[in-house]
Amino acid sequence: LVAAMEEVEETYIMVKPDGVQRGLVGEIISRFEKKGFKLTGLKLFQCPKDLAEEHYKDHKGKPFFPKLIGYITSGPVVCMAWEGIGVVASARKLIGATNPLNAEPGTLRGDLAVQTGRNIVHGSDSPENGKREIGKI
Ligand code: RTP
Ligand code: MG
Repeated sequence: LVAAMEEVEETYIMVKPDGVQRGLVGEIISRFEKKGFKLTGLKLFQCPKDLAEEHYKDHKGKPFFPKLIGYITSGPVVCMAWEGIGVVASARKLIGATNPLNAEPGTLRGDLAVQTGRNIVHGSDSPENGKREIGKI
């Protein structure tokens, strides 16, 4: 278990449209840089509806799914690949809880967001999904 946590991994981080519109890209990148992770890819991207649906396919059928797809496709996103030891779980910690009102101060969502439906940034939830999500972009 300890060995697994010390493996070099890659994760997909995406600044969502509200994060881009609010000018938070630099701050979000800066948190990951300061932590010590390595930026290995970056692209400004208008996500088409079919790719947004594929990205969030685990949530298909849930009541918030149509709103989520509308949100993610509402403007450009910043797609990034980040590399480092334990980066998948660590990035999720730096991002904070899904509902920003439950996210701890010091996390991106805890400091910079209020609504679940406007929670500024995505991070992969497993190394497998990290690889899969990076591969689509
Ligand atoms: P993400 O995938 O975007 O990094 O967020 P997450 O893992 O923290 O949360 P997840 O459960 O995967 O949900 C994906 C995104 O869907 C929106 N959502 N809305 N009840 C709701 O209205 C609701 N629940 C989830 C959020 O934008 C969430 O980040
Ligand atoms: Mg998720």
